[in-house]
Amino acid sequence: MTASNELKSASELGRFISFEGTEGVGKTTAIEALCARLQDNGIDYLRTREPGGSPFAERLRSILLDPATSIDDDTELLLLFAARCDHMQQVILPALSQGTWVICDRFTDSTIAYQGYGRAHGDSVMLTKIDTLIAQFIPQLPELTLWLDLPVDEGMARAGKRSVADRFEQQASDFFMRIYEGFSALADQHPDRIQLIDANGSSEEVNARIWQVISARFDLS
Ligand code: T5A
Repeated sequence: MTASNELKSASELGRFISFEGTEGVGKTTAIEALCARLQDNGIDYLRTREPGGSPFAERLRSILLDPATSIDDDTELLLLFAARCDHMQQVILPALSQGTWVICDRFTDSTIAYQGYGRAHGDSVMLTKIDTLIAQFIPQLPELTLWLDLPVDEGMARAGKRSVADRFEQQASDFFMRIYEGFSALADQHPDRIQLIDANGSSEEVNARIWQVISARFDLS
């Protein structure tokens, strides 16, 4: 944590909220709606995403998502954390210390689900590497994570409406089933932080479920 964060009480810091889920579950759509509600409530927010969110991390995102990129699993993991470290230091921590809410499309849970479960099949060596990187380089985790829960094939059908699949979207369906298991395991491990949101139904229905959770948690109308 930065020195400026240490000087502030928890109530002066912005809220840090992440959205998670498998491909195409509707995070981008839901975040747009949440940000509009925050604005209506006069809350200063920053909308960001991973991989990416800072100029340097966005450059790494292009490499990570490029179907032409061919790298081993450890290199992928380290690039994701290089991007996250820069995003954290350049964007997230400064915003939080100014009282700005940070709404982040994916964060460390995606690495555990995609690299830990998707790539490495839940291998304990890979999960330990990820835990170590989090402990060493990520001084602040989201206080609330909304896991948009949707059957993998329905999310893929939504995401598949796009013309070009990125490097992750090109994986076989069992890769995404393992990712789903990863998110499910994380939700069991962190019941206070990770809130499951049923992502079935219309965008309006999903947005209403999300606002119910956020408004109750942070006492908003
Ligand atoms: N990754 C990321 C890792 O492997 N490790 C990591 O540590 C991190 C941080 C990021 C990729 O990087 C990987 C994971 C990803 O594969 P991305 O393009 O940001 O790539 O991918 P996603 O985060 O999956 O984003 P998507 O845009 O694919 O999915 P969203 O944001 O969940 O879905 P959204 O809102 O774009 O919606 C998808 C489609 O469904 C429609 C939308 O209009 C859109 O067409 N839709 C609905 N349709 C019906 N009903 C609803 N309720 C709908 N809500 C949205």
